[in-house]
Amino acid sequence: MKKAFITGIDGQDGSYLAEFLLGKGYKVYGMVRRVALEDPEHHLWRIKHVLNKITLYPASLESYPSIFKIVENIKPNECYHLAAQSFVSYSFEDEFSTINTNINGTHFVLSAIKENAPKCKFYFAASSEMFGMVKETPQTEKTPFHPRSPYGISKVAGFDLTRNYREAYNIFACNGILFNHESPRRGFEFVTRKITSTVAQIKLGLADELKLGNLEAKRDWGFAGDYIKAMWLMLQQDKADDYVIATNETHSVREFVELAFDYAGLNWKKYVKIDKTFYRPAEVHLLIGDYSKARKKLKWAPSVKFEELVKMMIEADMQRMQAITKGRKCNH
Ligand code: G4F
Repeated sequence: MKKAFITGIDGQDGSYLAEFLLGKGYKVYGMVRRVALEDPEHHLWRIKHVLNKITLYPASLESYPSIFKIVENIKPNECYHLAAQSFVSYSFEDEFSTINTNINGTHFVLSAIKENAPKCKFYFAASSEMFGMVKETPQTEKTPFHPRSPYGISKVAGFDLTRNYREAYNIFACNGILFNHESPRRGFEFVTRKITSTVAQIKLGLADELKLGNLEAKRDWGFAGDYIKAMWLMLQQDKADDYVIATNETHSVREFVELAFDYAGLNWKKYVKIDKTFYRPAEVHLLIGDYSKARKKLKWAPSVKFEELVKMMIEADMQRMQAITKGRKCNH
């Protein structure tokens, strides 16, 4: 039985990936922060339904010994390194911890693999945020990087570390340059989920406004459930390589807002307020990915279109909010 080790297994991507790998017959191991094991209700809600099928280890991206011991113990066949401080906005508030955690964390995982399981195939969650001030449109694997945030800078370093371990130590190490990917499991701080969860609250009379920053930013938004399949496919190839994973479509935050309010039968102009505190010191204005290489080599393509994604997220948040309000009424 193949053994897969996932860092960040309790996040959006980690949860979909864990389900997917269990379905393929893998033995799945995950690394989470100790606080998550102490308070599973809040931290492990995305993987609640598979907790009895996976093995979790507490560790920290800031501690090499903690990661070393896990890899030494499991000796995985595949490692998916997804854990990171992944909220771009927060990376401006605490540049130092984002840069330290993200770069050192990746370095620690790579080094632990080199020392304990050099045949293990390694996937690094790189990001379209690395393109930043884009040098060409659409962006491909050959587009030069120009990151615009401490988070983007940390991902460029992680990308380079991954490539260097491939070239210097012959580790099967791949970079997935994933463009924005969303789902009903997305964290509430990211713009898509902030929009869909607030629209659901407005619809049920639990909120009366939605405060947002830059509505003109454009992103290539796909469905997380599709993107984790690409991660796995990368590690099934004969040769390690780097791939752009995207939809090749771009939409503005404004379009997302309009569609989300439309699905709920509401006029967005009545509720959306622009709040400058949500603007970033340096914005990434336009992202759109050309995934031709993944289509050709991995035979991968996205299955969920932008409109379906917005609908899926709105419907899930409406159901969730309705269940919460019903529960509240029952409790009283
Ligand atoms: O949803 P976001 O916070 O995602 P962002 O910054 O594009 O980063 C996401 O995608 C990256 C891949 O490109 C990942 F690497 C990263 O980890 C993360 O998953 O913001 C999207 C856009 C930005 O342009 C932001 O300025 O939405 C704009 N925005 C406008 N108002 C807002 C808001 N973003 C947030 N989070 N909150 C707002 O109120």
